[in-house]
Amino acid sequence: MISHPVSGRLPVPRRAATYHSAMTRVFSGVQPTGALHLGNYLGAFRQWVAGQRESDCYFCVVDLHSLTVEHEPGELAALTLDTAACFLAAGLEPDLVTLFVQSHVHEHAEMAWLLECNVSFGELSRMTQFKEKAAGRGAVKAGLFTYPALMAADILLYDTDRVPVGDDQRQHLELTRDVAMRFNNRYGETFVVPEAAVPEAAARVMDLQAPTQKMSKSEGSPLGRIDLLDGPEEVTQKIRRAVTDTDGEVSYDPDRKPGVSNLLEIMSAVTGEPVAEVASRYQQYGSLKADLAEALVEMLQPVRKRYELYSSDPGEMANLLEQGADKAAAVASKTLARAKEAMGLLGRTA
Ligand code: ATP
Ligand code: LTN
Repeated sequence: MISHPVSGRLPVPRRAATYHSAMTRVFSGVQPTGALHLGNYLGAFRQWVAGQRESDCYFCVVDLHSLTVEHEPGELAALTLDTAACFLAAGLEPDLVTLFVQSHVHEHAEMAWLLECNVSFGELSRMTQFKEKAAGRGAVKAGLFTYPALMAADILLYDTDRVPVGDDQRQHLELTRDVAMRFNNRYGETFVVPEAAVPEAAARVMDLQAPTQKMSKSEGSPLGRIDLLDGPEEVTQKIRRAVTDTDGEVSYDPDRKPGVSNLLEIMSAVTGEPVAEVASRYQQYGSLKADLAEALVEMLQPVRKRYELYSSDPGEMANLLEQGADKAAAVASKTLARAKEAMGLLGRTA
């Protein structure tokens, strides 16, 4: 065996940090845990759609992640297809992006194990999403704890440059970067170190009924969440009933006035106006709510239309996801092989 002349260890191959074409590589994912909502749309989907022409995009329904909390086996497959249909409904074009299902590409689970062996118990213990989701649960699944390693695997497998996500995912992205850099230092250049892309406005849309908590698919009341597929009446009702406060003054102050500030921020994200300007246009909650409901109905109308189109043909959707998985696997298998070799695992000869 040839060992390193100084350290006595085997030589580690050094590689350049570019593994794909000049186009920026984008990766992001959503769990099939329920109906998609306005937070997913403003925090994630809108950025995905905006970048789909100039970047090489991989978008994934991360079904393995959804197993980390209690789920209904009889509903998961349909929910997975439905989540993919919502990607297209949000405006992604099937000819421009690669859409696939995480469990169709086995490299994700395998890479997750390699990364679990490069992340510490202490780091995982500090993740706020873990602490929040574990709180109050009797039996916390080990997968909920190691979730960030699987997420890092998703991202690093595709030599990703940019990860468009909502604000709640910043900490996971930081961990992904740390793990990638640590791995590269220890085993030689293997991974591209990705960056988070978080939108300026509405990076964290809050629950309309409990505005100190984020709007979520799996937590909170249905009234606190605007679903992507809500019709005009539901949208108007939910905005009208959104919690504000009793002082009646329209101003942006998330700490003192979380309810109104949330509405102002949503309005700012929808219209593209700075939040201070939106706030200065209104004297009363009623008129702000009426205009916001109207703006949301208009924004969501084409989404509902496209959803009808794509969800009417689950066979076609399944075909698209098959093709996506083939394309994704071709990239993922190369990165996984690189990581295994770098860690010193014995390769197969045939
Ligand atoms: P769950 O309730 O099951 O945890 P979720 O609603 O938080 O689900 P995810 O599938 O975890 O949704 O997230 C998908 C994407 O949507 C991520 O990029 C996430 O940052 C973003 N996102 C989720 N909720 C919000 C929100 N309230 N505001 C802005 N972005 C959000
Ligand atoms: N943890 C993310 C979902 C997710 C993800 C990813 C997002 C899993 N893997 C990779 C971006 C990139 C969440 O939103 N809860």
